[in-house]
Amino acid sequence: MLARAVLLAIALVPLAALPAFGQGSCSAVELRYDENENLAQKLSDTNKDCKHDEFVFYIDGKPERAERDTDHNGQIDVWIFFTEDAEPARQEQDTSGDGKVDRWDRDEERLRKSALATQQALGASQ
Ligand SMILES: [Ca+2]
Ligand SMILES: [Ca+2]
Repeated sequence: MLARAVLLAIALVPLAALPAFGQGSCSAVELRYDENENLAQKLSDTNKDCKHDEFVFYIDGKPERAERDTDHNGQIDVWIFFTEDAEPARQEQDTSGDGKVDRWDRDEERLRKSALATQQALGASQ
């Protein structure tokens, strides 16, 4: 019985040890940690071609910025920056594919709501 168990274990090891390349079974998300074991990077493969196309960078475990290759040509074309509260603050985009930012988006809706909420709070307190 013992010999059989050992044989079975040996037979299973190569399967478990093989990285998930090919067969369309690459891991969709890879997490990397800093020396303090805080989350440092999250790499995602959103279109299952076994190439990472979304990268999130963390500082002290909080998202600081993200980079995305939205058209999957291997070149980053969207950069997202986060606030200290881990909210997306602004987005930069390369829409022409030359590697240079040509579009800037700020979350004006969020800013507007925030200003409105402040106004309402002030109004309510009068
Ligand atoms: Ca991909
Ligand atoms: Ca791209």
